[in-house]
Amino acid sequence: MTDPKQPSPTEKLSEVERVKRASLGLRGQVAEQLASPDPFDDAHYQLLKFHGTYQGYDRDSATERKQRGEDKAWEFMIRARIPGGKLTAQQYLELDHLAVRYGAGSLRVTTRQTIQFHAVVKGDLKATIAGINDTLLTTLATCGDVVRNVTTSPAPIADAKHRRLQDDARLLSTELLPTSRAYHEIWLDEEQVAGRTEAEPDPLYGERYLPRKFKIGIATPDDNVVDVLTNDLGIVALWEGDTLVGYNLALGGGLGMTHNKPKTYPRLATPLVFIGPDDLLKGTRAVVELQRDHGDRGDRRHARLKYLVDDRGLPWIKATLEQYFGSALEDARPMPRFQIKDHTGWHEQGDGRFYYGLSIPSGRIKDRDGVQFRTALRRIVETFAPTPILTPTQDILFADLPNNARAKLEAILVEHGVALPQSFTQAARWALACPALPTCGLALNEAERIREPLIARIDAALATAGLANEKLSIRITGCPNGCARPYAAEIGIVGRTATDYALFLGGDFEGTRLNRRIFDRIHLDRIAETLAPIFQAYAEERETGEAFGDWANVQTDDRLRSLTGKLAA
Ligand code: SRM
Ligand code: SF4
Repeated sequence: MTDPKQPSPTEKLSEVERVKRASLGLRGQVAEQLASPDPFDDAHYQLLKFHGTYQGYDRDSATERKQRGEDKAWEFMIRARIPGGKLTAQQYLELDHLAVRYGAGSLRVTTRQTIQFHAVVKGDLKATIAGINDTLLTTLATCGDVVRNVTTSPAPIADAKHRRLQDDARLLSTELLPTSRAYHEIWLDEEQVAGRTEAEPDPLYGERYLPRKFKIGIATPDDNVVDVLTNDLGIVALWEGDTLVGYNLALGGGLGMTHNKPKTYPRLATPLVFIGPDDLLKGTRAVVELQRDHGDRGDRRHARLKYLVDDRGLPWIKATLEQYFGSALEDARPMPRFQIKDHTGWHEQGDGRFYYGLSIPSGRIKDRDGVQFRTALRRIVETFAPTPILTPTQDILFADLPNNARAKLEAILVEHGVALPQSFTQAARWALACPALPTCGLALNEAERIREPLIARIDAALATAGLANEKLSIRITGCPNGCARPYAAEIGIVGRTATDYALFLGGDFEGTRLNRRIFDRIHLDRIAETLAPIFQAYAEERETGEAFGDWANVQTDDRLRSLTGKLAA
């Protein structure tokens, strides 16, 4: 019988597939090229991702440097693996220390509950990755064609449900790591096997790993803060009281697309099958194996599970999944309507202790512009030794606090100029933005750096329409890849050109419906004024309790455009 992890002689393969196979279990020449002062070559740029780092350059200075005849300012982004976003106080302090030493004093909370370091120079790459490992975290498989960091509800409620969600995220994240020791040899000085000609066997990933990145999120219907349906595999845990009934597996979520390429598109995962409480790892493996063996390895733009699901259809996917699982699978069970919980501010954990959720605009923890964000967070962790938990909304929760921590903790924030959650408008509190320029090599336009002024202008437009402090989700990205999940928001603002953004409307706050492109190109300076008459009409026409996204969803594209005086996208 042929091994499905091996390519068939007729299979068309992308260049990255060749790089993976030739890498001897992700080794390639990473160690040799690391020792050279030159940047990594293209093949190793790809391999490095599996080790958790991206080689890029400072895009702000690139043009000037070129004019001066200088090379780009090469630098690295490093991403840690933090299942469910949960750290210990000691780990947080050590990550903070590494950020100061190697990462320009910045920690960036991501939309998948991890920390990214930016601006690490090549000479510090190994020390930073080793330092992250010293904290008992890893960067292995945080990028690349593997199962990524597993996300889940961050709420540290002391009950069976929340403990189980965290345990499940850790279980899947750990069990689905690649088995190659390359990472340990290159970054942690583990002794190498002399004269190695074959990679160590990896029963899940083989030599070729997966066709593309693979994302898993775990939610419960009463807290979908992870946007579970945007994952390749969205797992919804179903409970009756304190008893876990089982899990619905939703397949084929993913948001990346390319402007003007309709064959690429965002998709929400389809709830397909139900598995029992003891089958989580087995069921998850079956889905990963299905994508491993049948995903498109010829065209990376068509390689995510979502395209396989649409190309083959749900009956084929279910029947094939049953083969990997080894028995018939029950259809997904009905689920209640999803909700999203606001974890900012003070909350009781249920064990006499409290957690405090702090909004971090764009997840950027850094001292700048008179706000000593990083220093304040460090002081809080040093003072109270809480359990820090990163959220999929780029925020942080400090758990396990005594009630008497309140005044002192808030005083530390105020003293360092950090805004308390209650000072944010709802729009600002829920807004997400990806890093985009200057660190992201794919950015067409700004996101993180324009988030605050843009949200302020949108807030002003809301206020003019009588909607001050309306709760709605706004997500901004510098390109259509969708890193801040803009297509699952009520308002998605997506980098289109160096000056313009596409505007998407009509998603829902709970992340169960995609929005749609209403305007293809709007100048940054005109986004708020474009939204203003739409807000006005919503304020006049909405039914009691009707959310902005739900109202926009039932308007036609032409109606929404004509409100702004524009008749075309
Ligand atoms: Fe992402 C690529 C940042 C969550 C879809 N993403 C990138 C890269 C690595 C750019 C690159 O490939 O050169 C970005 C690094 C920028 C920088 O300067 O740091 C990047 N993605 C991020 C983060 C940091 C955004 C954030 O604001 O936090 C998130 C890190 C998550 C993590 O900790 O692992 C991040 N990316 C997402 C999400 C949201 C999610 O998973 O919940 C998505 C949409 C869901 C999805 O996967 O479809 C997402 N990122 C992409 C894509 C499009 C994938 C596709 O199928 O087409 C790319 C580009 C690619 O893979 O080719 C991408
Ligand atoms: Fe970069 Fe685009 Fe992702 Fe933003 S959405 S981080 S610009 S890849």
